[in-house]
Amino acid sequence: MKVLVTGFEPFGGATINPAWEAVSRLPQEIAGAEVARTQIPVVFGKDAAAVEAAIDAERPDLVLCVGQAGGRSHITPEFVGINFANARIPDNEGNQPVGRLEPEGPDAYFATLPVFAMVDAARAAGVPAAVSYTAGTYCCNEVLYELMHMLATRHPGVRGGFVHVPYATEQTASMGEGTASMSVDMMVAGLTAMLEAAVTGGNEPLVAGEGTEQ
Ligand code: PCA
Repeated sequence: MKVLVTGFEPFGGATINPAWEAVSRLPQEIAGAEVARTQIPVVFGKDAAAVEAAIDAERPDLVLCVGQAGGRSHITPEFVGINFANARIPDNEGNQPVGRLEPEGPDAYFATLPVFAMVDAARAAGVPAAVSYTAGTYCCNEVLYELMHMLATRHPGVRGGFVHVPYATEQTASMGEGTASMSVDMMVAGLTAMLEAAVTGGNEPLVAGEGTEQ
């Protein structure tokens, strides 16, 4: 069993992206599964292409993409990716698209990871976690949607999903009082627990657990 975990590069003027900081510190092996990891650009089109290049190179059984959702307090597995982009800020190459991602694709894909069991596992490890029902309309949603599209159309049998992490605490040092954040160490603990649940769990995101109650 092999899992591929991706983390985004910094964007929007930030010097770090906590997603990559946490992904790069994950253990080499989780629940007996080998962990491969790769950093991906915050550039529409190139981000999903980098995910697919890593899938072709690593041949994983499961893919988890990780991004930052600044302002959230919890680690949040995403339930659904939608076939639409509406970039609030330019990406790292100045693109700011609005419109469908795949003209012929379905409107949305659900993740094929057990998102509720992942939330339960993170909470049991003492990490604030909740299922999210929107990955936004920027590169993270694009990567989730395109990941599920490529798995459905070109990589049958591979499971996939996406997790958003909060700001790292050091990123918020000069932000307003009350800005939510989490230590990268806690993100590593949460992602590890979530990957354990995903590796040992089934394909089905729709099995409710404690994480159902938000
Ligand atoms: N977060 C952005 C893109 C890259 C990242 O880490 C998002 O939520 O779309």
